[in-house]
Amino acid sequence: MEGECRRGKEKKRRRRCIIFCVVAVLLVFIILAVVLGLTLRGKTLHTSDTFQGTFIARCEKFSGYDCQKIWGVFQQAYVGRDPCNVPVEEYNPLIDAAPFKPACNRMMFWSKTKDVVHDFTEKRDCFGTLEETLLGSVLDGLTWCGKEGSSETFTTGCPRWTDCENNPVRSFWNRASAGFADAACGDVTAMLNGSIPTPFSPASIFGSIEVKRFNSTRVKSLNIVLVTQDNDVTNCTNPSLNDLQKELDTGIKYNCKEVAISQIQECSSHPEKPCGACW
Ligand code: DVN
Repeated sequence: MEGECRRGKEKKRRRRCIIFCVVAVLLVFIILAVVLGLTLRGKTLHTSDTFQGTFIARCEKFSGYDCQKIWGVFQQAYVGRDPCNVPVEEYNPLIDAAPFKPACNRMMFWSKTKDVVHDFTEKRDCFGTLEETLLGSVLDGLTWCGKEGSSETFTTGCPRWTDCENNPVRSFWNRASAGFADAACGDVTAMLNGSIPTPFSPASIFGSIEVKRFNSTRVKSLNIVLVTQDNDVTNCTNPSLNDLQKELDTGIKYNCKEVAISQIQECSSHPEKPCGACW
């Protein structure tokens, strides 16, 4: 009798233990599933909104702007459109929403010198490029496009720069460059590449859009900084620079100076040096 009773108790204890283990394992699975779900949801949300998140985060670095409004105006330029049919004019409302502020004597243009220019303007407060303005900075280095019949912003599968003229990215930079050049005033600076046969190309954005919009009622001079490296191929007598001078509005004074890239980099790494000592 006693033995049966003990066996009965043993069975009950074992059953209780099995039930407890099953419940414990289920609980662990439920907790894991919840944590995983929250993490993935966060990631999925973040991934699909990375572009907008980047745009807004960069915009919010500039005080006094309604970044959500600017985002909305930006999207209207390309969303729902054939990505090869986004003319520059589609971005007019965006330029109006965040107009370029003239920074007389401090505006830097460039062509085929993106890295050295931005290394300099990021480390020194002497000049500002388009990419340091609100509109230039929110989209610098990004790719985007829309599609007919869709309200989405795509960041992959978009036309490349040369695939078609009126793609969303190229039209933006063309329109923004025009707006930035329209705001140019005082002594304007441009960094060109002395390591290529034609530092000034009429087909570049600088040549085809910006130089043409420098207005002598606002721009006093254009100072070319020809960035050179050892035994370089060109200097300030390069014929393409004569073409540049011909493009300039009458009345704008032209200067050109060859400056070694090492000197610019030296200046970039010594913010205590006065701006004027850089070249
Ligand atoms: O003054 C600057 C600045 O204000 C800018 O808005 O326009 C001027 C620079 O444009 P640019 O004169 O045409 O000079 P680049 O160096 O030939 O081209 C500038 C940028 O346009 C390139 O750096 C490319 O951008 P990315 O990819 O480096 O972010 C882009 N670009 C130009 N031609 C391109 C191209 N990207 C791809 N394929 C091409 N053929």
